[in-house]
Amino acid sequence: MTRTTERPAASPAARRAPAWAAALAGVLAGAVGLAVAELVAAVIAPGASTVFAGGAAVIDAAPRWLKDFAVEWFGTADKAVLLGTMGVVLAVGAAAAGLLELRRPPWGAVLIGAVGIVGAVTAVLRPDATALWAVPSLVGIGAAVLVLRLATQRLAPAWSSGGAAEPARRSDAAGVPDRGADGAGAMDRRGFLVVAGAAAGTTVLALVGARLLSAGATAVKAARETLRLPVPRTPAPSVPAGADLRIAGLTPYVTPAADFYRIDTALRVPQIDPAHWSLEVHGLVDEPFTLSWDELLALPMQEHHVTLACVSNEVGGDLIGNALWLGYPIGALLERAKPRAGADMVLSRSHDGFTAGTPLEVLRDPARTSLLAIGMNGEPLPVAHGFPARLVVPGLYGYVSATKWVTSLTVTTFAADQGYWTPRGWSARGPVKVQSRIDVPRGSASAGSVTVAGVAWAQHTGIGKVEVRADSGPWVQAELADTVGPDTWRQWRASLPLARGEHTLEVRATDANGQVQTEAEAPVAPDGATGWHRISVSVS
Ligand SMILES: Nc1nc2c(c(=O)[nH]1)N[C@H]1C(S)=C(S)[C@@H](COP(=O)(O)O)O[C@H]1N2
Ligand SMILES: [Mo]
Repeated sequence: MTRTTERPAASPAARRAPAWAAALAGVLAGAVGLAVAELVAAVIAPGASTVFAGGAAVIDAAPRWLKDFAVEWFGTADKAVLLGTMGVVLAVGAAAAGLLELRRPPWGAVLIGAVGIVGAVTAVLRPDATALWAVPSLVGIGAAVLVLRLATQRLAPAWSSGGAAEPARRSDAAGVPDRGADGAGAMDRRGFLVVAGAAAGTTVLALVGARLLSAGATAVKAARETLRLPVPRTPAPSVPAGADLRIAGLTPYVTPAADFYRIDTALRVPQIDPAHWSLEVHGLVDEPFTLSWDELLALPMQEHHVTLACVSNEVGGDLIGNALWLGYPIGALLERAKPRAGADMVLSRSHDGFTAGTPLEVLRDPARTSLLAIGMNGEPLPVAHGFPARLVVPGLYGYVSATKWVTSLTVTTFAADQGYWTPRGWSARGPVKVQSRIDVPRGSASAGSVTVAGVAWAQHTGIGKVEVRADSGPWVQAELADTVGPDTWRQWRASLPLARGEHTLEVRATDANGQVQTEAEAPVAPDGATGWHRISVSVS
């Protein structure tokens, strides 16, 4: 047996990596970088894609004559030509980076990093961008440089830069052939092919993933933007001027959609094209039916202000908001399906599987405007708030009523079915509890007559009275702002004489039926927090 564990000495031909291999390493590194950036962008913000933002910036920056030329020569294919041109330029640059990295490391990596940073800055400078938009390009740089270095190290192991100990460690760990006596290693063909293959595979997977994740989002965004909401048959009464006390720091009466709290179990917001949306109404009913988007839009719509609250809202918390909803009464949909005797619950289900169990009598109550809503504050529902359709029920916490991205209503019983949160330790029924919150002052105030203000709510019953007190002194009745009705919160304000020093302020509300908000503290689970909101204020 003459075999040894020694590798045969590298032939001179094997020592020099061909230029095409280095160029290929560069192109693959660039491809991985862009594809990974695309994938990250698809998850955090489709517009933040290095290619998309870069292309948009090129279009914005292109001189008039170039634009005219492009449109004249390429017509509606101008975007494709732009992307193709960008692709060629980037590929040539990436090939150059590969050659550079082989001959003059780390300058190839530096070139790729520089292009990536230009991409990141370009993305952040887009009109609708946030700082987050830099992330796809930065992650892309990381992926590209990793591939570039792994690949070129296999083309010229001896050249691989880094700490003195690093190449040796790599030899052990990654099977890179040992360096020859002259310090030049043989090209590791197999290793290079493995890296190249992995890079190509990663590129394809990342691009497919990005497409799956963002194609829907782009289409849905476009569908939402082009949607024209129907004019309500029953418009909401206009908000009285006195509903907003206009005190600095006091929560506005109507919450802008952008500031509205968001709670859901969706890791990624469901993207539903209204054209493919429908609502199935079935279960214990005589006449089940399916409502299409066009059928829904043709129904007479109502507008109604409702304050939505989360059962997880702590005393003094901000998981609550008030909006103008546009929709069709859920009760009317249920009547059409003709619920059978014995049914007492409607299990609403969302596109992503969330469910809520709502008492049937609440939804059928003609005196309560429960809506299958498509509009919020005059706009189509924001995607994160349930586009294209959600439920809004006055007087119940969101977890038992306010299903977003709703796709079915099943008439059933509390005995037979339960909503998503019920087996997870939350009550099957979730009527909103009377609560109040101090918004002003925040932390400090100046001595004298101090304005104390906030909001109070007892949806569907209404607020009858709000009282505040300082340092457990006598209760002072607050002035109540106007409201459109009992289904929303109400602002309130009072003036308390406060001397210099630390003070404790407390608030308690009484609902329109005379029920006083309890001082007894209860945690949010299983059916909503109780207790008085109490704040400290230092008066100087
Ligand atoms: N599909 C779906 N709908 C949902 C939820 C959810 O997790 N998934 N959470 C509910 C809860 S707990 C609340 S408080 C409200 C919050 O609605 P918002 O995010 O529009 O404020 O949505 C409800 N609807
Ligand atoms: Mo909630």
